[in-house]
Amino acid sequence: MAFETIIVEIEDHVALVKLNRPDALNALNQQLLGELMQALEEADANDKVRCILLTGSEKAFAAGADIKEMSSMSFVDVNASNLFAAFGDGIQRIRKPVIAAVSGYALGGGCELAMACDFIIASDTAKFGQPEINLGVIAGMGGSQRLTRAVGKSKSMDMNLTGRFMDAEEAERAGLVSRVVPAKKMMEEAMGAALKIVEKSLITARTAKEAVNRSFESTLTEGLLFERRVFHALFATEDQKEGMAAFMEKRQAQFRDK
Ligand code: CO8
Repeated sequence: MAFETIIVEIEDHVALVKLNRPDALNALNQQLLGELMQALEEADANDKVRCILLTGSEKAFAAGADIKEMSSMSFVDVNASNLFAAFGDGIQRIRKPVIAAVSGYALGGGCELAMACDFIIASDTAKFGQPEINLGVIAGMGGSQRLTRAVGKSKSMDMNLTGRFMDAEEAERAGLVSRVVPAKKMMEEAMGAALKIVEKSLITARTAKEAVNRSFESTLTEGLLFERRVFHALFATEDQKEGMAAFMEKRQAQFRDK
């Protein structure tokens, strides 16, 4: 199916998914969320893809859920939106690594979408915020939960209660983003990170993602046990043998996802 609100390109085993509603600063309407979920699921199932890179435009990653579409929704309509619920639950069900490359506004649902990805690389123009309080609502796709885990209670309360935006530098200091780069270099940097991941064994990359995500859902003891068990399990793969042999033979590993 041809998408109307996103652009998908696959190159060098990276699926580049670009949000594309420039007139609305990539506001997340139901069509875009549906197309995005489909694109992510297709990329996850596509053997040619080993990493997914999600981005927006220079001005906006996404300025939130589409307020114009949402304004007339009833309780029943919002409650019925499987798409809001699916993205709110996170995109962990996409098992391949997903990087968010954020330039400009990442507000409300846009900030929540970026946080649902595995990590965020930001341009120095990025602005993060949960300004839903200005609209008489609150964050609904993870902004009161994931943001709090990322930056702590005080900053999360500040952002959720005042609606103020956090710039890229503050976001990096607070641990919301993994790297900040000049706007012009952002895609190069994000693609570089994706290409690094593409070189790894996909089994191992998926397992690393699962283990880090598990840390949000469990006690330290449970998380450590999970980590240890999946570490043991990786010794059943050919890629573990190859990775360690390549180290000893001082050569690049050739992983085969087996
Ligand atoms: N929805 C719809 N349209 C939008 C949105 C949006 N979120 N953001 C911007 N636009 C549109 C504008 O209406 C405008 O269109 P038009 O020219 O037709 O009027 C166009 O994009 C350009 O926007 P601006 O002229 O406002 O651009 P500025 O550079 O002046 O301002 C801002 C940029 C600061 C980003 C400003 O547009 C803004 O404040 N946008 C709204 C930000 C916001 O409040 N986001 C939160 C939305 S609510 C939400 O995300 C809830 C998610 C959880 C849902 C889960 C439910 C279960």
